[in-house]
Amino acid sequence: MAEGQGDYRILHEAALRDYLAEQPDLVTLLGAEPVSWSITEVGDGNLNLVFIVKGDRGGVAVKQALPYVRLVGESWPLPLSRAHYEYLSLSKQAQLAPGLVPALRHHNEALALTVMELLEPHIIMRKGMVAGTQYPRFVDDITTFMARTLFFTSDLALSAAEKKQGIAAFAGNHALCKITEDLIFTDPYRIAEQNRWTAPYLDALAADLRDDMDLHVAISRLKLKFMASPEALLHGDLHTGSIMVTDSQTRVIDPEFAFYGPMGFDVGAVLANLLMAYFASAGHERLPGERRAFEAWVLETVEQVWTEFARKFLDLWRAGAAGDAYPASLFAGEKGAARLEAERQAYMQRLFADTVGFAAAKTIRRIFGLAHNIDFELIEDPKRRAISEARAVRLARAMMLEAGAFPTIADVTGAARKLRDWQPEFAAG
Ligand code: SR1
Ligand code: MG
Repeated sequence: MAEGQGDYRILHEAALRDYLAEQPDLVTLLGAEPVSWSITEVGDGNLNLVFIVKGDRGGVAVKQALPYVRLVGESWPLPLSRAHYEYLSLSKQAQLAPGLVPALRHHNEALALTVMELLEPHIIMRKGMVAGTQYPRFVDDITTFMARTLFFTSDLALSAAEKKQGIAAFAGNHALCKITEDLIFTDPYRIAEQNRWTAPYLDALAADLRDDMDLHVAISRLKLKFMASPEALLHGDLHTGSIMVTDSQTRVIDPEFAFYGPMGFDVGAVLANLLMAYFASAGHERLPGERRAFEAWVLETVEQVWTEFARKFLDLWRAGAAGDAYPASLFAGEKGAARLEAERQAYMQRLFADTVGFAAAKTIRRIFGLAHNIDFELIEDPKRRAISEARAVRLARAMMLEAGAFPTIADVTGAARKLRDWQPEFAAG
């Protein structure tokens, strides 16, 4: 499946057709008439080209990394090696969480190109949520994905040697980590050329972020945790734009930011993006009854994502932790079992605190940093958008600064609910 010959070149439609036509397995999958294949570029992410290719027998999705950040242009170069890390992590995730990532069909290292199963009729979850759609499979699938990928790549499940080999395999993905370090943990809290927000309404909040030293300490602690805590293999960018869904299926895509980092970063990403969808909901045109039902579902989903993730993670741990951490020989007998169970609970409490902090950081970056999300961006009226964003930021600030006020997930959803109709000062003007 993997290939490595040839030099990198960007494959636009004609060149892509020629390239795919030279791959016998793909020709079998698509149909024997390459001239009749339809090829459409559909990439709406920030970094890559994505094509949907359809023939008379079937279809595939083709992703090619560009040597620069697509969102910004050639002035921001970015290593092609991210395609290698994405392929490597998708392979690992397929093994650990079967059926929850797209099947891999072909990979070419030199072209930074990966061919995957075409997910149809799946849509990007964020788009579905902007339209007010509820996804009944989501909680079970995403919590299985996170519990299994995080647990089985951690020291709870691996020997020290295996774990260190895993860290080494992804250590080269530092350019993608640096994007996160800058865009999430640094830029929103300082003057940075690429920052933007809904001005003039959020000008004062943006200035507060730059001025608040307690916040600078809190975000720097989170940054340090992100940089220096290789707990498990993370997806690294697990927002609702990296998840494709139907009513009955969930697929996690786009793990090009994968590396060994703190587990709470992935879990926090999921929760932050649900909470942003919750606050954005008030800004979208919806019938009141539909809105209430959607928002209730989102908050219920936030609660279940944490509780189900924690339950599944603990079940895996209790069922047999073969890793070098917490050696069984130190926890023998009834006394040992009771102490280990208490320690598991303490571990999850720490992971929850990390999750709350990372969720806050993920929220603030989408409102003041370079890359925003359509949950808010599609609210056309800027004042209305800013009101939704200000509510999300108020919650995020509290989550980052008052960690003790959020000991449980119900404290997070309770605070979100209270902010649902909160009016920032500028709303009156
Ligand atoms: C320059 S890349 C901006 C963002 O896009 C990706 O989806 C990541 O979230 C990254 O931070
Ligand atoms: Mg992405």
